[in-house]
Amino acid sequence: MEGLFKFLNIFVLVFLIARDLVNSTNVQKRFEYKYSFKPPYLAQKDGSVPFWEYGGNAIASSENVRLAPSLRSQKGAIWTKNPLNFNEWEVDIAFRISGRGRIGADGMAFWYTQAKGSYDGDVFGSSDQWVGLGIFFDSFDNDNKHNNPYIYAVVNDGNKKFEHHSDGTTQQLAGCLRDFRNKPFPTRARIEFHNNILTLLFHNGMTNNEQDYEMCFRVENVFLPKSGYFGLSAATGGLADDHDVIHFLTSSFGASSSVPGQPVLTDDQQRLQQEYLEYQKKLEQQKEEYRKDHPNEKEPDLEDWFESDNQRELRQIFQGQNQIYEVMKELNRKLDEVVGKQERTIGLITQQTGAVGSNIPPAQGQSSPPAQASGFVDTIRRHEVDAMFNNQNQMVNSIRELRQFILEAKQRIDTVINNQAKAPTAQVQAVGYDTQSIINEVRDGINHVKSNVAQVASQLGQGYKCPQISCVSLTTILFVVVLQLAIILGYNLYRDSKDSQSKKFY
Ligand SMILES: [Ca+2]
Ligand SMILES: [Ca+2]
Repeated sequence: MEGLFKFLNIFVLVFLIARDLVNSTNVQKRFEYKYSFKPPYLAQKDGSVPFWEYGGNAIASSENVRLAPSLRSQKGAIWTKNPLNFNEWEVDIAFRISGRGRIGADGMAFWYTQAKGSYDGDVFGSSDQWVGLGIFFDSFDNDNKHNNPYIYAVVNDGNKKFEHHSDGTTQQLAGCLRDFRNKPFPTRARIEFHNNILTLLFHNGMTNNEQDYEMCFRVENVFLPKSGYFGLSAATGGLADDHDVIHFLTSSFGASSSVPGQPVLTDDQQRLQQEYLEYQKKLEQQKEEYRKDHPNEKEPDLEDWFESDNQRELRQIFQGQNQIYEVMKELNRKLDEVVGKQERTIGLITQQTGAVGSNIPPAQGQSSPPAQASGFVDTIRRHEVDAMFNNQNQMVNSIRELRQFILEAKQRIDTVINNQAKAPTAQVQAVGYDTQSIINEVRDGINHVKSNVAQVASQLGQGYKCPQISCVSLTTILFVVVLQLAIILGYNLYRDSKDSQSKKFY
């Protein structure tokens, strides 16, 4: 099996080399100086360009061909003197279309036509209803679709009139939107017609790098006249650009001068071909042996070893999709991050707003803490915690003291209650008792006085006349009684106040 792989690898390698050799011997690219111009000495001293004819407003110098200058309504063209003697070609044109306006007009055309066009025609400076190919570098947006400058190809059989008003939209074969005005380096177009495939590569003039061409269009099944002329033309209108062509380089594709299909091989090529045939023979032998050794195994199909165009395209699409998917995934992840950060920020802002809001009504004259005033989220500080603890401790001590005091008070109350329990006729009752007894004494005294008075009255009624001058007058008696009562009441009041003082002490 390993041997088979080895031989297959060698076979593929040799096959590729041989194919390239065959291709390179069959197609030959040749520079065609009779259909080209380039600086220096582009134009001769008399102003003529060798192998070319120009007219209209076109001017040729040693450095370039100015097809149309930046003046109003100018038209000019340059055509090869002789028709082409080859059918497949590649043309590289370096040009500058420049003007002071933001918009220019009208543009430049490349021609490959059966007959030479005019030098002052209606289509970018040359003839309408041409037979062959016109590629237009259209600066001015006639149909106002904001799609100019535009590069496009129109193939005409001589019957179509070019539709300027639509910028040839309905007539074009293919095209691309490219800005070719006012570039730092010359813009370039590489037009290739080979195997009935028309390709235009464009260099946007942003660099001076020879390799910076990009595809503008590629069209298959394009049929052009067998013989024809190359031409360039340009026109200006109400607006104007300079249309300068710096070089026009033509190469032809053709079979080599030897008999077609029988390329002349060098010694190396012959040797390689010999080796290729030998390897092929060996491969066949190996395959035969392998089949004999492994009769049950299916022979690997060589077709499976190489992918077809469709398979390759599918694979590329698949890879492209995968890349897009990866990029999307990455973007999604980034978006998630952004959303997360945003949410966190919103949270912080809400918190801060809340904190500031809760601190909005400080008493007037009290300044809010600077951290809050300056919009920071304030956190509790160490010294504040300490102060709080101290306050708490003080409160606990106060409560303890209060508790002791209450206990003390309770003990004293208990003592008082006990005392009361031991002497149920306490001082309150004593006060009442004393008062009662005093009142009783006062009553007895009064009764005694009354009885005396009654006795005196009865003695007076039994014949004893009241002496003229009474020994004790009524006023005196009443005075004595009142004085006695006053002394008793005063004494009682004194004792009461003393008692209440002693209560207060408890
Ligand atoms: Ca136009
Ligand atoms: Ca347009």
